[in-house]
Amino acid sequence: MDEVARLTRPDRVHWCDGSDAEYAALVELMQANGTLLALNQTTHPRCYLHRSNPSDVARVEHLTFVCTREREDAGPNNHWMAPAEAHAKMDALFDGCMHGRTLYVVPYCMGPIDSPLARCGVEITDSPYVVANMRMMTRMGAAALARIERDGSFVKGLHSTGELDPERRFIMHFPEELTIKSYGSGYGGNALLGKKCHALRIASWQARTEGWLAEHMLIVGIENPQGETHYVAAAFPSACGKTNLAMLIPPEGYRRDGWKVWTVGDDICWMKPGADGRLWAINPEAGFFGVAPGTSTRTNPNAMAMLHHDTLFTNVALTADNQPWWEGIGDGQPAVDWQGRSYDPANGPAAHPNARFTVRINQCPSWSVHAEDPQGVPLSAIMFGGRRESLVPLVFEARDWAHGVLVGAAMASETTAAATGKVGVVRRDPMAMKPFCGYNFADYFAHWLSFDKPGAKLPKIFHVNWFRKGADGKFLWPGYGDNLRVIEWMLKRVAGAVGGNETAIGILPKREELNLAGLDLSAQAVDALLGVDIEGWRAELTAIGEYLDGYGARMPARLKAEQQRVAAALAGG
Ligand code: GTP
Ligand code: SPV
Ligand code: MN
Repeated sequence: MDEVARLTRPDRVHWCDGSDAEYAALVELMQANGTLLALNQTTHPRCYLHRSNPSDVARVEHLTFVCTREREDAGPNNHWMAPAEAHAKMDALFDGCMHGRTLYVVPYCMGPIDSPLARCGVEITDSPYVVANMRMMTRMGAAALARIERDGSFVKGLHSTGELDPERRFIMHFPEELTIKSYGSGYGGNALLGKKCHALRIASWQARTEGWLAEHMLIVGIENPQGETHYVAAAFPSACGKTNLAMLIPPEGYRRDGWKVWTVGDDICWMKPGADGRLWAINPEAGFFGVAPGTSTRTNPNAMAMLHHDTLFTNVALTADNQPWWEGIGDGQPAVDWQGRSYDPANGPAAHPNARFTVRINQCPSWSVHAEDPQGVPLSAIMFGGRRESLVPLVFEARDWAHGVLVGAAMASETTAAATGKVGVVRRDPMAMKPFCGYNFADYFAHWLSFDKPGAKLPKIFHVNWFRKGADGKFLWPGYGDNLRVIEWMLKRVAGAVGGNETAIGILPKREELNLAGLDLSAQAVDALLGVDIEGWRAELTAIGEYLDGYGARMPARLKAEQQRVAAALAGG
């Protein structure tokens, strides 16, 4: 700490205790300096808006580095810089950068304070906005500090918003030193260091050495009419539906029959084999940093219910009476856009496409009390999925764990506004971890394969695609709450209650096994959603083979054999 203060030279140092009074003081300070605006306190008590610098609205993957001693350990999936060079570069940026500012020391715990799966960190930052967000997103303050003193080890994070100059912006990770240095951005994934930097990039590295997994996954409990709850984890790339699936509301008929959905987490999942051989999962976070656009009472009523109080909004638009507004909200009119200008459609969308809300997880009506269980929840199924307008069917099941690892490794998805860069380009995003795996993907896939050992009772693995489009460019599948129909089929497979349809790419539902009652789907749409285009998949398997080969000899032979097995099955079919 003293070393950091000597380097950054803040005017003041504040140790965060995580109290209500501290939070209230931060909010007051930010209102006074104009970085937080009060929303309509009648309709949205204790809700505020933060407008970020227009050049600082998303993760910056091209400026994010994994700095291992050996370049190969970071892998071709990461930008790499030698640790000494990276430290020198960052320390030059940090030199005196907190002059005139307050340095906040933020002790935090990722996961329930008393969980053996939880891990702690300390983020040092000069941004009150970051502190306020960390308080909602993590267990921050005195209890975390006490655990850090007990554990002895913690992840060290140093952050400054700097000048918000994109030319002077870097997010650096030193997994061998359990250290993060982030400069020049105030945006979520770049600045809330407990989230992607710690809980995914550093934690994935730790998890590999300690025998667990740190994943970009939601965790949801599905309670059937018999009152049994099965937990499912799902990896979808950024802005591809995790938050929505984590808190979905069952369709009308399902609700009547007694189906319920319980939210454990919406973005990150840490999981480890238990004594019983099953995978047990915790949500390391304590809040949601969710995508606002597209959220409405139709698509996500649970989210809408929790966003009416004690919420921080970032880069949303405002109505004339100061309520938050975004595209797809389905109600009201924008008066002021996300940059604070009077709304003019000529300037583009009113809310930034990556506008976000920050809110504590227990404000969600579907929040599960088991999210606090120190041992976690046991997983029955894992889903991988992406945005694919063509080829990829609504759902298929991997024949076994190794095939499931291939299905995850082969994931591809259209890019979204969650990261800067072009939107809508299909890219490989293995297990939705392309931007987040803190080490070589070849080693990561080997680590995944290693969980398949005697005594293991691993979850079944599925692949889903809610984003298939018809010739008219519209989504074929209604999505959102109706995704429960697909999960119901998966859980029937887990229970051995349905046989499915064996194909070269995996097991698909027989049409009569999927409950489509009450949906307005043409026979053509169902054919597309549940069909396997053999020609298209042959080309896909060739592309997957080339992708795996890009990792050279480090790629596990087991995974390449699996790719060859599927390719051969397609050639035969
Ligand atoms: P990150 O927080 O970036 O990791 O994203 P996420 O995976 O949690 O994404 P989120 O659930 O916030 O969804 C992002 C966008 O996808 C929103 O605009 C949603 O409205 C849309 N979306 C979510 N689920 C579905 C679905 O089932 N079908 C369709 N068509 N769109 C969906
Ligand atoms: C994502 O981009 O996957 C997010 C938002 O969940 S951020 O925390 O900014 O990474
Ligand atoms: Mn995410």
